[in-house]
Amino acid sequence: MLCPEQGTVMAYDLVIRGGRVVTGGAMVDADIAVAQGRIAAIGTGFDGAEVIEANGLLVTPGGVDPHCHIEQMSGMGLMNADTFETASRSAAMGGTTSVISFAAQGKGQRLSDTVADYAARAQHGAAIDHAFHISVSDPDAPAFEADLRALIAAGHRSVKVFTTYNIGLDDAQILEILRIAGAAGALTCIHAENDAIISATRARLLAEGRTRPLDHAASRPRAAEIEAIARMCRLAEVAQAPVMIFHVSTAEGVAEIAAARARGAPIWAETCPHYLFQTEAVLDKPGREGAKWMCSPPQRTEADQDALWAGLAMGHLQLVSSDHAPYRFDETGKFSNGLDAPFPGIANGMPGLELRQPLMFDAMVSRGRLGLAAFARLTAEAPADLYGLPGKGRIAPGYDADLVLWDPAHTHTYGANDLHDNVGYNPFEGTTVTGWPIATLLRGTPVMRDGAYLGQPGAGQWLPRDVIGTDPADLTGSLP
Ligand code: DUC
Ligand code: ZN
Ligand code: ZN
Repeated sequence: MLCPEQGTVMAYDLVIRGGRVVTGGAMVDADIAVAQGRIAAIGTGFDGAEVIEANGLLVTPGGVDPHCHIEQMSGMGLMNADTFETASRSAAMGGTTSVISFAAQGKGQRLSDTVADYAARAQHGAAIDHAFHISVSDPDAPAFEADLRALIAAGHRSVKVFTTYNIGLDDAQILEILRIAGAAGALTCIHAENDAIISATRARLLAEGRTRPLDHAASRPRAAEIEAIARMCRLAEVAQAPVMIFHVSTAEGVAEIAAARARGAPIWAETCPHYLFQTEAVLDKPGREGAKWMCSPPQRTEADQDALWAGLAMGHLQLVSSDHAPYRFDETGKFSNGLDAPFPGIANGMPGLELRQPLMFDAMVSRGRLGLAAFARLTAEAPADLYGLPGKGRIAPGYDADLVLWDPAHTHTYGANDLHDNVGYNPFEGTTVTGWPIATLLRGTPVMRDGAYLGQPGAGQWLPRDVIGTDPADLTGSLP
C-alpha cells in the first residue's frame, strides 16, 4: 500500500501468504493482501503488519448461508434453540461468515415492528454479518403494504411466504405479495408444499394410528411439493416477479423448475445438504429417535439425490442452504408437545449451519463432484449474487475479506454432539469428511482459528441489499 504523503510502501493490515486461492472461477497460488477489512490485492510479495501462513491450504470465500432460522419464533410458537450469539459461533466454526435468517411476523403484527425486533436481537448477539428475509404470516396486519415497501426500500430485499403450515397463505395473497415485492425490487422466497394434500394424508395416517417420526415422511407426499412448485412457478410468471423456491427435495420438483426457467420464468431454487446426503431412512429409528431428522419437506430417495446434484450441475438449482432450524431433542424443542406427541406435534428442522460448508467441501472438492470453483460459486458467490449482497461471496479486490482456510487433507468424523450451536445433537453423526476449515476470517478478522472460536457478539453487521431484478441473464447460471 502506498502512503500518499510520503510515497513510501506501507505494509497491508494483513497478508494471507502462500495459499491456493479460489478467485475468478480459477485456482491460483497467491497471497491475499487485506486493508481495512477488504481485499486490497491478490498477487505475491506483499508485506503485512500481520501475516497468516497458508502454505498447503485452500482459501475460499467465506460461506454465505442464505436460509437459516436463528432466534426465531416458529409457526408453532416455539423459539429456536439458537440465539444470534450461539448461531454465530456455529457458523464461524464451519466456515460461514454471512447468514440470511428470518424476521418472522406474528399474526396482526406490523412488519416494521417485526423487523425492528429481530434487528435488535441480531445487533446485540451476532458475531457474523447478517440480513433478514421478511417472513409474512399476516398480510392483513396494519399498514402491511406500506411497511413492506418501506422495508424493501431500506435494503431488506427478500420476503418469505408459505403455502402450508398454520401461517400458509392462499394463492391470491401470494400473488399480491409477488406484485408488491417484485415491483419494489425484492425476491419472494417460497416454502412450496400443497396444504390440502398434507392435511388429508396426515389425517388418514393418524386415523390408522401411524404417529411415529417415520410417518412424518409419508404425511408429506412428494406430490405435495411437486404440485406447489409448479403452481408457484406459474404465479411468478403471471406476476413477472422473481421467486426463490426453498429446499427442493424431489426430482420432479427440479424438473418443474427447469421447465419454468426454460419458459423464461423468473425462478431460482435451492436445495439443502439433508436432501443431498440423506434419505427417508434416517427417520426410521427406534422409539422417538427419528425426530432428530424430522424436517419439511422430508428427506427422499437416492434417485432424488442424483436428480438434485444434476439440477445443481445444470444450473436448474443455484443454491445450497442449510435451512438450519435448531431444536433440542427434549421438552424445550422437538418435544414441546410432550415426549409421546404424535408426529404433527414434533418441531420440524435440524441443525446445519456448521455442517453445510464441510459437507459440501467433502463432496465437491475432496470427492470431486463438480469441483472447487463450483463449491465457491454454490456456497458463497451465488447466494451473494442472487440475494443482492454487495462486497460478499468472492475473493477479489474490493470485496470484504471474508475468507476460509481449509486443510484439504484433514479428515473429521462427526460425533454425537460436536457442533458449536445450542442444539445438542449432530444429524450427521458418524459421517467422515475430508477437508476441514482451520480458519475463518470476517472482514479480515479471524472469527475462528485452529478450532478456537474468536467471534465477538455484536461485531456482526447488518447487510443492506441491492435491488433484485428478473434479468434473464441471471437465470442461466450453470456452474463453472
Ligand atoms: N422446514 C421448514 O419449512 N422450516 C424449518 C424447518 C423445516 O424443516
Ligand atoms: Zn420451509
Ligand atoms: Zn426454513
